[in-house]
Amino acid sequence: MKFLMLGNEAVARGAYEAGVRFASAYPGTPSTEITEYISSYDEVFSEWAPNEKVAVEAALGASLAGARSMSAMKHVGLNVAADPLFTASYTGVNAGFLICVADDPGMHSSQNEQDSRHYARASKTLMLEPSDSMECLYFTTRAFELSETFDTPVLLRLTTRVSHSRSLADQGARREFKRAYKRDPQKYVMMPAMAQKRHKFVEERVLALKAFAESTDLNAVEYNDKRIGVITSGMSYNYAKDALGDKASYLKLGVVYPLPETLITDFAANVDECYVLEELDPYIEEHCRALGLNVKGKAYFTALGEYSAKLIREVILNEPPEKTAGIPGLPGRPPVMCAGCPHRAVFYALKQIPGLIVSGDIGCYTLGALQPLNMMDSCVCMGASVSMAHGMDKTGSRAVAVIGDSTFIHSGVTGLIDIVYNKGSSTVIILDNSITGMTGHQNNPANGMTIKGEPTRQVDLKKLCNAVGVDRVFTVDPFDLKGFTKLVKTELEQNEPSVIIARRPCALLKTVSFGAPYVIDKEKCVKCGMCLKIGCPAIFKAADGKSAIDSTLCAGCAYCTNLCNFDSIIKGGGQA
Ligand SMILES: Cc1ncc(C[n+]2csc(CCOP(=O)(O)OP(=O)(O)O)c2C)c(N)n1
Repeated sequence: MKFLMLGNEAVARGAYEAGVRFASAYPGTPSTEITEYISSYDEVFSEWAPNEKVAVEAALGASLAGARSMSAMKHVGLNVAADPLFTASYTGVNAGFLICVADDPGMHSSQNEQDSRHYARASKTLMLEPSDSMECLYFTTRAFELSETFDTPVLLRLTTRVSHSRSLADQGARREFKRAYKRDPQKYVMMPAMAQKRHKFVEERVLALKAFAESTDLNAVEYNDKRIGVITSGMSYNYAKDALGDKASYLKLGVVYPLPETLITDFAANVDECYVLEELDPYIEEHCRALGLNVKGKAYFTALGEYSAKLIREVILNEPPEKTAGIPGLPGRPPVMCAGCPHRAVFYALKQIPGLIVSGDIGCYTLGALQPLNMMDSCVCMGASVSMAHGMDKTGSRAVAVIGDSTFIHSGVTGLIDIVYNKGSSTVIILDNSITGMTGHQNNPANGMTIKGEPTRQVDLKKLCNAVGVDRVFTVDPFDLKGFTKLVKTELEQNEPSVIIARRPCALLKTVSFGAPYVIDKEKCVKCGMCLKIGCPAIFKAADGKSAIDSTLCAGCAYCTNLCNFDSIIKGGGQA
């Protein structure tokens, strides 16, 4: 039966139907919902791991033990999990093992735009790329069989638009699957003598996969008008079909590694002009060029951002470009910390310390880099705030690191160990809002709840920092502006490392309720604009030049009352 499903939901359904028994992941947009949907199936053990490397290793362990298993992550997550991926390619699998990786062309919610297809080629593992929810489900079920047939981890590459759009998908029944564990050190203990033999296997497997790619139904040729040919995959196929319809012929690649050389060469020979339509890198294009084919790719289509049917019509059909950017009449909505967000208070306090360098990290708190707070100097990748602050500290610049609770567990704690072990004296501020906020409220080891919302043993951040050798660990409420600022200043003066745990729950958690919204007493407001300096979306400058508070947005947190020297911000009478 057909259901309208999100791409990520369809991947989860496909995995469920394939009899998956183990799923481990770390959240990351646009991949997060895959594991969230999987967690709704009781037959599957699902978990949030502390990071992607752990998730992939856990899933590989389950595969070796005989359970079909999987992991899902965003593109940069695969950088973290690259170490196990490359050697899992050598060990191969026992039961089917799937790694879903979701790229983010256009960087809707990412710090870079990397193209994960290179990972398949570099690790020599099969990579499939669906273009809609139907294929998300079907390709996922196939991925497990192929993983077992070819003894390889399988990568399923998604992009934001495939993961996050809805289309029809055929649901079927679950088929249970179990293999016995078979001890095989020659295959699973990757030390040089064994790995050398497995490398030979990997090279042979690439040849077998190439032969498979030539004949599989996952790749499809569609001949229409042969004057224009399009080689494409994933969401770009939908854009091309929308733009060109039957004015073009298509080679739609469902297998993006290894690429089917004969299929590609034959297709190119059968059309007059051959375009390669692929977002991000010229991955397929370069392969075509290596085959000696004269295809049209990045010379016509950008390597930046997302494509669209409009773009394809403009380039291939010479349609005039549309003049308007975005949807006319819609106001811009720059990202902003929510009303009541505890992170705002941390950055406002840091702003009171002149000349301070803030080594930033990835999470909701990265918004502290934007106006009016403008209090972040760097942000590179998860965990980098701590290690980069150490590098700054050791070379003569005093910096604080700011890092969220989930990010600290993911990869910040290793940086802290670096600081302690190498006699650093950095101050690390952990913004503990009791949730993984940025990706939509996932539980994590520091909030003591599992993916299913069940209580579990909570990582005690203070004890963890003490255990790695930090003696000066403080847990404080960032809403105490004076106390918090004073503590940061004191810790900056110390010649030893310190950790300040700024603890206050995310304002969007169900458990958080502040009470009635605040209002401005217009009689008392002197238009000084101090309350506007924290960038709260509820506070704005009214037509009379005085401040005003939007009662529909105000969370009632009262942080702004810290800033008003004229007592003009007062509690309103309404209900929050
Ligand atoms: C390697 C990697 N994995 C996942 C992500 C996606 N991601 C960005 S920030 C973040 C965690 C944010 O949680 P936390 O540190 O608790 O901060 P909060 O957003 O709650 O303020 C995640 C999962 C990423 N950017 N990089």
